[in-house]
Amino acid sequence: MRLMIEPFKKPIYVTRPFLPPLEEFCQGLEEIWETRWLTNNGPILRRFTQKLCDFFETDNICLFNNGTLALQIALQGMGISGEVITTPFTFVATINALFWNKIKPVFVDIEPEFYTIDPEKVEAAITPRTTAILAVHVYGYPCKLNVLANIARRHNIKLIYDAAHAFGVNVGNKSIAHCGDLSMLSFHATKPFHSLEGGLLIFKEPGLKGTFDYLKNFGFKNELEVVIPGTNAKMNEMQALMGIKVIKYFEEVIRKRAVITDLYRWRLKEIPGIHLLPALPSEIRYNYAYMPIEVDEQEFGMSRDGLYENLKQYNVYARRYFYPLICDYACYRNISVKDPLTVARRVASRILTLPIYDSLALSDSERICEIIAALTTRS
Ligand code: T4K
Repeated sequence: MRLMIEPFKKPIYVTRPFLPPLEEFCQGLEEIWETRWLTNNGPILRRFTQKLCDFFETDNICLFNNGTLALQIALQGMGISGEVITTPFTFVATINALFWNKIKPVFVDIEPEFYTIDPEKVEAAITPRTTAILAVHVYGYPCKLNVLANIARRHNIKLIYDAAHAFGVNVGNKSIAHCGDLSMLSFHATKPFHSLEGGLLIFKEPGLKGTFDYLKNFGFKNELEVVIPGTNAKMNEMQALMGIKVIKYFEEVIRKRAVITDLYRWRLKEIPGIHLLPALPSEIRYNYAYMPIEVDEQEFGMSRDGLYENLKQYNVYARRYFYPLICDYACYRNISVKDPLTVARRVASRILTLPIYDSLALSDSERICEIIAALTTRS
């Protein structure tokens, strides 16, 4: 194939983790070498926990070694059972956390604007077996917070947010993680804020903290007592150290991502068949976690998959987050889905998330836009 624009010399991935200056991380390592305390509620983890309490202005938090186990333990600790209404347009971990708790996911459609769960569909799907709504702030875009809160209150069910993508997203001047009964945030390396891997729960009910602490540490109360059959989901000192070092740079990371996003949006809006999400309401402070576009095959002259494959020829590795829908994975296909999922199916077939990370040069994002523009057969 003849390429119209020079391919990138090195691969451009959908994301790259932010790394703090090596000397700063090494300073922290020296402390670990000195104390030989590597895990099990060490001093650095305790400091990281305090930093997060300050950041979120609450003591109702609990840290984990990853977001998946955090969510799994949240569901278990809150006693969620039966049916949970959720979205099929998410990362598989959302639904795996239900599966591990023997909870039946009830998939309902998403809204076309920001791809979050459609509250009307949620309400219509509630049955006497429903114990909770598990909504996802997908790409960090806020769900319909007030409407969902009203539904949960009226039906006396829990409202749980998978806020894996939403660290740094504020509503007014408050973190979105305060919405609902509980939110889970992921600190995985691919997120704008990370601790190598990690997960955080933020919750309303203070009594849950003790339960979560037991569940993530085998259920140990002391050397002689195990109060609950827990698992091992503790964050270790290296993770906590990375978290402490990265959080210092978080605002800078967000600012850089914002500039890249602006450039993408400005360049891509000109290209026929490339659809961008609408601007967020002014009271939302976004974290620019992802750069999703929808590809309209008719208008663009090439399918989403065609664009995805063609970009690879240029060494650009965009991703189809979140395709396929979770209910279409082989391991979940046996779950009956009543909702036709019209919007979710359309979005999953058109979505593509473009590379975005703080160290992506503006000239590189500009070139990615040029490549996309050159690939359309309709311009
Ligand atoms: N809920 C939702 C809605 C989620 O999106 C996630 C995770 C979870 C729950 C669970 O949270 P965690 O248990 O993960 O804390 C990635 C991430 O592994 C996953 O955390 C994330 N969502 C999901 C959306 O994306 P993959 O399999 O696509 O990642 P991978 O390894 O292909 O990485 C993507 C690109 O990032 C690579 O092509 C290159 C770059 N990369 C990646 C890593 C790990 C690096 O440059 N360096 C790295 O260290 O799942």
